[in-house]
Amino acid sequence: MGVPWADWDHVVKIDPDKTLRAGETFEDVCATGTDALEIGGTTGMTEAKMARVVEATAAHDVPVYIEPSNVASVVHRDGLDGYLIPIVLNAGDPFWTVGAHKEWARLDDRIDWRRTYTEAYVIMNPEASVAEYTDADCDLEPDEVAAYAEIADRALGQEIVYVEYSGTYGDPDIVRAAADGTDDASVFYGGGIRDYESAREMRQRADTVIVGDLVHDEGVEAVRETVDGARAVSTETADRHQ
Ligand code: 1GP
Repeated sequence: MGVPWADWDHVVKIDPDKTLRAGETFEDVCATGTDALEIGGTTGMTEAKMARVVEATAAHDVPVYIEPSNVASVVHRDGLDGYLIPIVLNAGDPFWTVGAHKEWARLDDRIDWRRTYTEAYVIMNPEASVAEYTDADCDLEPDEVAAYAEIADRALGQEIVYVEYSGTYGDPDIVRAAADGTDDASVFYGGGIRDYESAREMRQRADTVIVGDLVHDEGVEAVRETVDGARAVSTETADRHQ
């Protein structure tokens, strides 16, 4: 696979509306060993906040992607590696599946399609603000999640299926179901990863785990543990194949 995320075990998602822990810098975040930074959040987003974080992170040698939740938060900056655009498969409002994207294409004449990728989201935590925003139907059985993943991969040509439990630790069986539903697409998992074991458990089911709130709430030492947990799985897999 020639996609940028082919070797990503772990990604830190930075919310530009939140701060890092006192005394910690983006250099410290990059030094955790994470494979990439995704910059994006659901609420309180402005172009200025997004730009501030892009500028602060782009100087380090970890790839930086922005994940704009709406057209107002797309920024173009040197040093940005690309754009990861959410497409919410189980949104109640089609604005979040294709409507916002249509507006973006209409208003932005600088879209760099060579570095723009989409993430087919399945939102699973009804309490998360992203679920509220998108009016997502989170009441899904594993076979429905597998079917969303299959349709994303085989019918819609999506290269990433993102199982999103933002703010809470998800059901490993649901993540497994998404993986079972995909053939070519990579599975991203995000939500409630706070330590070595949770990162390892979800990385056993998903290709890449995303760690968000932890970096803001607990800081880089805790994030480093999750990197180790996620990476342990790819090391175990590589060992098995030797
Ligand atoms: C949020 O999936 C990410 O979009 C990560 O979730 O903040 O719960 O780690 P957490």
